[in-house]
Amino acid sequence: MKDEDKEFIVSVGKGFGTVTVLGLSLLIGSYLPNSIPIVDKVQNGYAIPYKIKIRTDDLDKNGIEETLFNYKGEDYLLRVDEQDRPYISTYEFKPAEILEKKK
Ligand SMILES: [Ca+2]
Repeated sequence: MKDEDKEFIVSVGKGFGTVTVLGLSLLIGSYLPNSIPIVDKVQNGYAIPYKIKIRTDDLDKNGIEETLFNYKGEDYLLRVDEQDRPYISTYEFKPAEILEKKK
């Protein structure tokens, strides 16, 4: 077999593999309602989507979960205002206070 033929077969194989992966990604992505696009470049000033994680935790231990937005390993509060518009804010913990029970 000529080298040109081998190169053609390899390039067809790579093309088929790429199309298959893209097709499967689109198919799987269409069934996952909260899928995050895997793109490296977005417009300047915007978060890279795949570096975002959303989880819940009961930070203040009152029995109700808060929604946390994690970007590049740092947690933020993901809250909504009075018009139900989302916004992100930083937070900090206040040191616990120890109160002595009165007898
Ligand atoms: Ca809570």
